[in-house]
Order: sequence, then structure tokens, then C-alpha cells
Amino acid sequence: MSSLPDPAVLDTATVDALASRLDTAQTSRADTPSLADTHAFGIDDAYAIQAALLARREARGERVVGVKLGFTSKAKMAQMGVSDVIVGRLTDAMRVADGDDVDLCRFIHPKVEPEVAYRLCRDVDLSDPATDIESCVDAVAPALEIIDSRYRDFRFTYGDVVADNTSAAAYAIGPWRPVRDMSNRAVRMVGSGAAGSAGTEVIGSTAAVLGDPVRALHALLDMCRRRGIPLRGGQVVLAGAATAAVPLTAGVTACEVAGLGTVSVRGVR
Ligand code: OOG
Ligand code: MG
Repeated sequence: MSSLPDPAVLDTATVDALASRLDTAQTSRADTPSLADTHAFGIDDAYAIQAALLARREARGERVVGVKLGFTSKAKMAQMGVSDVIVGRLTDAMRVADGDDVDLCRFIHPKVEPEVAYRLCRDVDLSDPATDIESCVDAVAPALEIIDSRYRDFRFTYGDVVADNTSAAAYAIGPWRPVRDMSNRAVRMVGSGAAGSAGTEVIGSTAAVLGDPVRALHALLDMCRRRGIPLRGGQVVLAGAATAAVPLTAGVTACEVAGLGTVSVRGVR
């Protein structure tokens, strides 16, 4: 599915119309069919649609506060049937404080996944081939990402999911810690479930994220260079899910990354 043509084929009006369709799906919480059902488009087009979508959110007063990688784990690639990493943008409206309530009515069909987050401590010079991305992060934290594809039943092509800002919907970050070796740390995500139900538990390892989440930073630098996506000091980076995503339900969902800490959200209706 990632064997789309790279060069853009859509005109600006079509890019805008498709961004508007995805934006409306998000704001009205009504899913939409795959864009690829009706339009042939390339990866450049998909990132152009994503940029137009972000411009709409910014026009409503949202601020970009970070970036996220997707499909950095084999489990996620297999779950979604794709084979290359993707990058999307996080805005302040997507932020949920650690432990806070998150209203499930904000979403179409939310799923949650355990992640590792990094914090950029300075702007990243994308034009300098010698840029050392690891020296641009000063903290790491456990994170939960809530994804909510705007496509019906989470069915999308590689181009579709890029256009849809990589299903980004919300995220929570646990306590920041100084950067440390994050390779092969146990990851456990537990959902308490509704009263009387069994709840969910997902176990994994940070090794699922490209072998070591720090590699996600290098993949991010490469993608941001190719796509002209700026990386600024203070921004958050979500390195990508360590396990397959599970439906986000009412009750507490917590993620613990060994040696790093815990983060949680509470789904409410
Ligand atoms: C796309 C988002 C993928 C990750 O961590 O791999 C992602 C999706 O699965 O809908 O965020
Ligand atoms: Mg993710």
C-alpha cells in the first residue's frame, strides 16, 4: 500500500476539498469513506492534504505542539496492513493532562496505544546534514496516544492515513525524566473496563518501536527533512505505538513503561 506514486497529482482545489471532508468528519464525529475510493493520489498529495487539514485547525486557534510517528512497530504495520513509517502533527487541543478525564463523545471510534514520548529542547536544523537529533531531546516520558481514524471502520490506504493526520486525536504524557536508554523496556497498558467487565491488558516492549525508540527520532528527522515539517524546541515527539491499539473505553487506561513511569487517562461519557 505504500507503493503510491510520490509526485503530486491533485490540484489545490481538490487537496482543499479532501482536507475539508476529513475536517468535517472530525468536527462532526461522522466517519467518511477512504479518499482512495474516489481519488488517485500520491504521497506528496497526502502530506499536502494533511497540511491543509492542519491549516484549518490552526485557523480555529489550535497550535501545533508536537509531532508523532506512526507504524514504527511491526505489530501496528501488520494491524493496519502498511509498510513504511508516517508522520503527523499534534495540536494543543489534542492534549489531555496525565490522569484527566477524556470525553469519549469527542471521537468517532477511539483506540488507545502505549507510546514513549521525547521532548525537543531546541529547534532542529533540518538543512544541516550533520544535525544530531539525539542532542536535541532533553526528556523522555511514558505516553498514551488516542487514535481516531476519520475513515469508516479504520479502513484506509497508506495515502489516506497520511492525509488524515495519521489518525491523531489526543494524547497524554506522563512525568518527564532525563533521557535514558529506552531499548527493550517492558510496556504494559491496562484498561479497567466498565463496571463488571474484565478490562484489557496489553503487554509489549519498547523494542517493538524500530528496535529502540531512539531510532524513531532518526526516522523522524529523515521524514521531516523529506516533508519540510519543522521541529521546534519545546515540541513533543510521540515515537509510535509499542503494541497494537485497543478500543478506548470508559474507565481508566494506564500505561507503564519499565524504569520510566506511568501515565493514565479516564474515558468518560
Ligand atoms: C494510524 C496511526 C498509527 C502508531 O503509533 O503507529 C500510529 C492508525 O493506526 O490509525 O499512531
Ligand atoms: Mg501512535
